[in-house]
Amino acid sequence: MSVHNNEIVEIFSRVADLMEIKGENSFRVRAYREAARVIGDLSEQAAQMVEEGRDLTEYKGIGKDLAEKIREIVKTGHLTLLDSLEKEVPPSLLDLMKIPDIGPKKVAVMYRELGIKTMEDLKQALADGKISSVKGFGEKTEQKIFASISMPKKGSVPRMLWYDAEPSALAFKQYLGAIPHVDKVYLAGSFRRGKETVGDLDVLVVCEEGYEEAVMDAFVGFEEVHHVYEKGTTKSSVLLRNELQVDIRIVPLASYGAALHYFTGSKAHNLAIRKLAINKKVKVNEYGVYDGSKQIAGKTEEAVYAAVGLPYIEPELRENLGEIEAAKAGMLPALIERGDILGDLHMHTTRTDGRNSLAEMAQAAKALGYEYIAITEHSQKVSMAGGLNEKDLRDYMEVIDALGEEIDGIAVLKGIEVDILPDGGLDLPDSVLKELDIVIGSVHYQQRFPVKQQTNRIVKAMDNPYLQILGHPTGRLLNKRDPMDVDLEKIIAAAKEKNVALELNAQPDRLDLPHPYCKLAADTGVKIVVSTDAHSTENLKRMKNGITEARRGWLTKENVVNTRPLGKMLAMLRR
Ligand code: DGT
Ligand code: CA
Ligand code: CA
Ligand code: ZN
Repeated sequence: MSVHNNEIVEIFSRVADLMEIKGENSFRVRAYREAARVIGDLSEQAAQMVEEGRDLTEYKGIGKDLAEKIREIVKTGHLTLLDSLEKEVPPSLLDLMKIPDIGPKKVAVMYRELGIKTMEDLKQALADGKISSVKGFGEKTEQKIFASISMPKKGSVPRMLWYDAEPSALAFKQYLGAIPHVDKVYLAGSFRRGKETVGDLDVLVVCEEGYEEAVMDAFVGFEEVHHVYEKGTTKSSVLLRNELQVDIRIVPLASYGAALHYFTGSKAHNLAIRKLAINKKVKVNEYGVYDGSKQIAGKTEEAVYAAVGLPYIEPELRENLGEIEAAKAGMLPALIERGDILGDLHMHTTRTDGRNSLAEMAQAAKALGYEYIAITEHSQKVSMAGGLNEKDLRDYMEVIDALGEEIDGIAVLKGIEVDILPDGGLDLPDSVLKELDIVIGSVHYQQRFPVKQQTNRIVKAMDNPYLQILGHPTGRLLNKRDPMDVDLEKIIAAAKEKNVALELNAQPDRLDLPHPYCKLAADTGVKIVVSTDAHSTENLKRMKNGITEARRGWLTKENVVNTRPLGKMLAMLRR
């Protein structure tokens, strides 16, 4: 995979920080910061430009030397300069910079004069009262550092799963909506785009003129607010108790649509829209679309898009991954919706590691309005979860059949999530697999094979004629485990050839198949199954999260197998 602009930004920022700590020429430090900003704002990938042999110095702020550095990063994935800086300056000093009121200069002084390298060293020095004696610090600074040492610096909190952010986002929205004189509240940013994780929550509020300050007072007074980073009349920023950072902006009604568009992002989408506007000789910003000084749109998002000649684009698509070109061509997909789903094909019960019984799962699925479900326990190899061997599975198939007879209004299918073994074989014999309605194959062990071996293993598993669905294809666990090193393009091609469907696993920390590959699969003609992998009745509701990822992957109802009624669904899977 090629180097993304964000990685270049990250490397240059680190270089600037480390140089500053080292006390290098401030002119050089500034050059790296400026270059990081320029790369962050690019509407195209620097890696692409390098590949095409284009001259990066065409951008202001990128000189010959920096262009060469970018080329090095693109070609090698790292920067020798950074490697050597990291050897000279203890990297733990960068953690100290995350403390509010401590920048690189202060870190450098504390390091040089007191030998402070880590947070522990700093706490000790504070306890010993040594900080105030350092040149340029004083009592006040010491107190400030002491007060904020427990508070993460703005922007330094880890990204939160969308799923974990949702309850406080909704509670916050409700709280704001109930404040007197507030007319509208909207959750924008990556949260609205349905991104898997959010850096912070961006909230927009429209209120009656003259009440801005009162609204801001109420905002920072929310009981979940743990720390206020900044408070102004139109913009404030806080940290909630659950570590979610929130930016709030009060915007005028006449600019509401433009502000919603701008703060929904993504930044890459916004920059591309701005470019389009320039071609049309109009200007777009967070206040509206302007022809000269005249506002020609701004009240609604639809009007903003219309002013640049586009139909409305759904927030999930706004990543500048082709949506603007598709909109121009009238080729935007009719995105799948939660209501299109007629059944769930991946779930566990108390027979292995689920928390609810077979009957409870079936009743809960029925209550969701589903027409069918598949019970897909683990196979024997997954012993930690009490996976089933052939005999256990045959016994359970009888239990499932018996329940099917008993329960009306929902079909309960017999399935398995069979483990894909290291050599690409399956963990249960064909003789039992062929008697099942639904066979999902998943990798659970040896996820760190080199890319070729991992890819071959999975492609080989798809050679088994009974495997219908490849479960959680990358194995990623957001914020916890990287995806497997696997060539998804090859896997998608093989899935097409062998008529295997790919799962989009809806668990909020999986969302696996990731959205760019959903799009590739759909373009290739590979079908997707969106399923929850539920381990409880409550988990069945996570279908919603899978649908969001599906929408981010441009999927329509057509692309997804479990939008079909039972008979058609089964006919669509390989047999
Ligand atoms: P996050 O918070 O990292 O999950 O991602 P976002 O997309 O929510 O980013 P955030 O919170 O920094 O900013 C919210 C939106 O504001 C972003 O999606 C687009 C817009 N925005 C922020 N900075 C810029 C900028 O420098 N240029 C443009 N055109 N838009 C920006
Ligand atoms: Ca955000
Ligand atoms: Ca933000
Ligand atoms: Zn699994």
